[in-house]
Amino acid sequence: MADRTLVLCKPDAVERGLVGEIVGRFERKGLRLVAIKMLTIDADLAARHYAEHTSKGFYPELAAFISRSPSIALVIEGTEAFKVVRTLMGATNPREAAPGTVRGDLAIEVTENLVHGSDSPESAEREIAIFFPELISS
Ligand code: DAT
Ligand code: MG
Repeated sequence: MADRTLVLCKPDAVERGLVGEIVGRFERKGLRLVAIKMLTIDADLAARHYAEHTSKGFYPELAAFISRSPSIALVIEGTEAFKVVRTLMGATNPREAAPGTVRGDLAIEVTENLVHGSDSPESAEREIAIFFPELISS
């Protein structure tokens, strides 16, 4: 099976009407959509997804942002999918993200950086299980 990764188009992407732009970039690159859903991420889901960040100073702002309106969650497939997605996303801080990347082209603020992508195969497996438990067999 090809590698799979979890992508979120965050609330700012939906609010700004950029979901098609962002998902289109992944599709044009040659990645394939496996699953997609719209959901509002509540406090519990935010804490599970961002478990590594809950003790950090920026977490309250991140949690408020990620829960403020619906997100689009996707499972995306392709060779080294997590790596390819992260490359197309650009650096976490959009002001440092390279032109040509989603964040580099379309965002300015670190919190409102439009998109999430798993940062390793292990993270992808964990995050896909959180957002798409129906895809997990056994
Ligand atoms: P990434 O989303 O690039 O994987 P991350 O996992 O380090 O980055 O952080 C998760 C999100 O938290 C990130 O997309 C935006 C926010 N964030 C990270 N570092 C931050 C900081 N120093 N100040 C404010 N928000 C931050
Ligand atoms: Mg991360």
